[in-house]
Amino acid sequence: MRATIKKVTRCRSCANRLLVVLSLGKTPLANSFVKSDEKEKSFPLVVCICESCYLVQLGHVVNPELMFRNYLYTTGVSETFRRHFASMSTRLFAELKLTPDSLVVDIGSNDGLLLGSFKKLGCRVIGIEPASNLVSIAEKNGIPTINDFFSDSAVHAITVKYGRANLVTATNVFAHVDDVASFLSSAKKILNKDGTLVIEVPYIRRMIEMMTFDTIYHEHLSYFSALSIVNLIARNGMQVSKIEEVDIHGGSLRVFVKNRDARPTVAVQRMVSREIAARLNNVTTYERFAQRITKSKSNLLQFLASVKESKKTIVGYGAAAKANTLLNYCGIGVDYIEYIVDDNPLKQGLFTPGTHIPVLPSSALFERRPDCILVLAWNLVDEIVTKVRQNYGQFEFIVPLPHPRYVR
Ligand code: JHZ
Repeated sequence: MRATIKKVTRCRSCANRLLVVLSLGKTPLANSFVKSDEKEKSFPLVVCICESCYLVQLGHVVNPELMFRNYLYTTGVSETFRRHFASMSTRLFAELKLTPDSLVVDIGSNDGLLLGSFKKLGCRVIGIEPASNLVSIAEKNGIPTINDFFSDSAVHAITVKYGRANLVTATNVFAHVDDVASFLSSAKKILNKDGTLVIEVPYIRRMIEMMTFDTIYHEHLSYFSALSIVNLIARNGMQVSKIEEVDIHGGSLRVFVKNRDARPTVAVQRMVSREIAARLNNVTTYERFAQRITKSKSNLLQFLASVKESKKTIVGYGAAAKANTLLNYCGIGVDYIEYIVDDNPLKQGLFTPGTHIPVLPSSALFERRPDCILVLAWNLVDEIVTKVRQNYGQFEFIVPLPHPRYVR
């Protein structure tokens, strides 16, 4: 049986030495919402950088069986993601010249939202998802799904029944993978010779600029730049043919990967050069980021304390995974935030890991009329503010990062 946690000293991309750049202490797993006031386990949250290929990565890997077999996060809750996946599928369908006969495989397919869009375009689709609770939802949504992690055995099951894939998508899953070499080797085997792997991952450059350190949690093992991902892919016998920035999850990279014959385009090389100019290949950049995190914490605590002093009540919106890094690292519990509302029924009735703040349906805003709403899912602030104003009337909204402020 695999250990619960393993300490990492060598880079998962190039096996060189890792240097610790920041520590957020010990925190519980970001999606391990609890049923009652039970005490959950905490694990060190330490960020390292590879001094050779500049891949930023966690210093500890928690056994994925603990994090992904029952998963409370569903993509379908947000209109922003519904639109994102709809436009992603139409765009890829046209650009990769897919046809109704094409096979699209989604790794970490969650509730099947992305594949649902490809299905509407006529493609044959199959998902791979380790969380059995999500597989049931996806299957109800008409998306055939293999209940497992992505590996050669999932590839075998798919290729025997459906043939090879024209497109493999991996949105917000590649950063969760420890053994990236096996992942890419399986991806090579499932793609047909002209097939494309499209990866979306949060972009570390934007995380540093926007101080969104809350996106650091045990699920996110790697924090990619173009620089680090292009090298990693090439090292594993594949090629990045294109990278674009997409405005999702606070800024992400969409990386197009080919089995062969593609060389990084001038545009990819330019992006890498821009990152080098922004000093993403310099350890000092990350050490400064670590120092600014400490400042962010005291700014947020001061801001919330002054709101409380003026006798206003504060609640949260969005029991996001990242909210749990922010709350645990800053020590924000029910003394500041009475409850958090979330529209995902899987999270309602539970308590946040570590801080034990109750998660309620958003109708609580109507019943309890708090003064201020701290938007913990800051990446979805426009959608949340519009929805709350339409459904529940006026409140004051606060966004916690990059610095706490009211939203008009
Ligand atoms: P959201 C997820 O992180 C999980 P999270 C994952 N680990 C990952 O890699 C990253 O994304 C990138 C709620 N909400 O999307 C739903 C409402 O209730 O920012 C969610 O609980 N009503 C795979 O969890 C939360 O907010 C609404 O109207 O940090 C948003 O979580 C809207 C818009 C959202 O990701």
